[in-house]
Amino acid sequence: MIRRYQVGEMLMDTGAVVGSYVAGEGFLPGWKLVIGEGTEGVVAGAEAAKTAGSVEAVEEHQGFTLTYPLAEEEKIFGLGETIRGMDKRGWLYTSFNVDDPIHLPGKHSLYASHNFLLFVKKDGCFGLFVDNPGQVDFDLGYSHTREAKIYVHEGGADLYLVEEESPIEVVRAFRRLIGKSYEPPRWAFGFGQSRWSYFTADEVREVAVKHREAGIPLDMIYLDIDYMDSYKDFTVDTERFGDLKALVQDMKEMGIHLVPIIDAGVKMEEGYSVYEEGVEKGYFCKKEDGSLLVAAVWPGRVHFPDFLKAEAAAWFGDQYQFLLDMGIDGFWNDMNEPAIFYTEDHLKEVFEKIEDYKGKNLDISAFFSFRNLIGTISNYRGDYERFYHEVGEKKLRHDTVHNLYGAKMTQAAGEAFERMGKKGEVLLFSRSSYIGSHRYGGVWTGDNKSWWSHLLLNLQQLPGLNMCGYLYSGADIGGFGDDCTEELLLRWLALGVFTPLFRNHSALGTRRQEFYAFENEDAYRNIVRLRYELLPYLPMAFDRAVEEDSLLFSPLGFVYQEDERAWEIEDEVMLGEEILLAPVYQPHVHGRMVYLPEEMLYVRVSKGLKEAEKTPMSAGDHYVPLKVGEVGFFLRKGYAISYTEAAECVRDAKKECEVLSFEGKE
Ligand code: MIG
Repeated sequence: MIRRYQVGEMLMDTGAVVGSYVAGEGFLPGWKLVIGEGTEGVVAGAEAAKTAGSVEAVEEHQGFTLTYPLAEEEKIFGLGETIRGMDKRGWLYTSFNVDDPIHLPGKHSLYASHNFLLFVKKDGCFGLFVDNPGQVDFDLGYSHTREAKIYVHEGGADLYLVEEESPIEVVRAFRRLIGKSYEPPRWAFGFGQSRWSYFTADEVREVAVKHREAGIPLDMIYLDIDYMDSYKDFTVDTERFGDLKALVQDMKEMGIHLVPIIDAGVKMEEGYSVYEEGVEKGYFCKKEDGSLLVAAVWPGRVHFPDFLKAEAAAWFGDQYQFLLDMGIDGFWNDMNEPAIFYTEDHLKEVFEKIEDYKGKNLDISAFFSFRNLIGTISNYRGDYERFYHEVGEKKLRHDTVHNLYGAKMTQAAGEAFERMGKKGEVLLFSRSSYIGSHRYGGVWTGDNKSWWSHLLLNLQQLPGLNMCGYLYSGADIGGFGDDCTEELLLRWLALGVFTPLFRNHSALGTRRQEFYAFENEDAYRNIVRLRYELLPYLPMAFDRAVEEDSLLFSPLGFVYQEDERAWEIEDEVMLGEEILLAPVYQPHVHGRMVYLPEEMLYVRVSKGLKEAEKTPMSAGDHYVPLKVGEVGFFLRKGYAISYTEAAECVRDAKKECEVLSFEGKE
């Protein structure tokens, strides 16, 4: 059962919700509402109901808080793409999308805002979705260990209470509310190799040939920003890429899809048609005085398309045609928080301030503000407060609807593909997102690092993302920033082999991360081939999660509800109904401790599934051996999965399957 409670009036329809609900009576049971930032006007229960329903309750630039007492043992899941563990309790999370490549545990925000929480305690559970496109803070037992406090900074919000018998039923009801998750074409379940950047057509061909020669399957090669002419969206640098159409064709013949990046900002340049048309038709974001916002990203000065304005979104979506015409059928949308290196306006302010400091005696506070000055020019809050979106008749200040920008870019592309009759044929995923965009594309989790802790983070982010509808998701395997080691890459691949988006990506200036940058080619081949052996299973489990609005990856407690230990496990995850995953995420070890809630079959793969070592293991704690380069997983008792022979690409996958099953000891 889903009930909606309104607090004030939404600034705009975010598009997150498509399913049905009933109007809640009174106010959110058990929650206390406080209008305004301070403590004035505390209202609860019936009183809150009066306030909650009225439009006047939340005036412009006024926020409200919701508080809820937490039981001692209560756990909180959800929140989609965030840092820290699966149980979100004990930290302050801020929904305000940001391009921050340093995902340390001390951070509060990442690229996405997925405002769905799932509270679980001994005598019940419920879900809560806070639909508000601006900043929302979730203080989940951080300020006060026994209290959850949600602070909606501005505008009204629709609150959806999801009440069902079990956590998984809450998830399913919520997912029905937000609509079916995006399903990519089949080949997107293959392996993808990426790098910022492959700078020339020859480099791309080299990646393809090296994989084929080594017998390592490959379905995708990603093109980062350097395929473009001067970082202009929907252009190609023909000097370095020649005839892109021909390259796409050659790659297709090898069973490989090229997947170019698309950035949110459109370069300001005379003669560049996307820029000129956008200006002429009024499709870019404007400031209060009607002039266009001038920001800077890769190409230097850019304008931001107003993805929240219907005509502008449709127009931007149509631009993808340029690449589709070349045979391209996959995209990744980037920098759509939107990331801002600087704006003209703020740059001016900063230069003026620098002048102020000249010749002054810089005391402690002046010194620090001087030193930080340049650092603050990027993703500056004040910049998000000086441009607007045209939504129907309304002009909405960007910061109040900030979290929708990336989602609407994804939606613009997804809807364009639908108009073109290509639904289901185009791979699409985005860096920034807000619930709702899960119907149009997947997500990757942005600029992680080649750190062991980020391998664990990858695992821990999966269930939350799934709860919020993002099934086609994954991290940059091996880590994006910093230098990777062979050991880390192989361990990370042994988790990535099970995630729908299976992509090795790394940043400019870091150590190369393709398999041929390292020594153990056999291990790499073993892991990637296992992915292709599992092709009869993985996409099937994915489709089932889409159809049933269920989780592809779930915390153990969701499956073994009565098992208290299972609820505490933060470094294992259930995959589909059949499998338990417990990847190694530490260096220099030859295995790890694994908790099994029931008897399972340990499958240890070092050279194909057929030859895998299969060992039944009883419920309980085990030290489970797993060497670097091997992949291990646990098959549940009474379950079976199908597998096949590995092919070099998804297109060539064999139809004949074999079955791996485990009946248990009795
Ligand atoms: O500021 O296009 O997350 O995957 O390689 C960096 C270059 C911009 C960020 C993306 C990353 C991509 C990179 N981009």
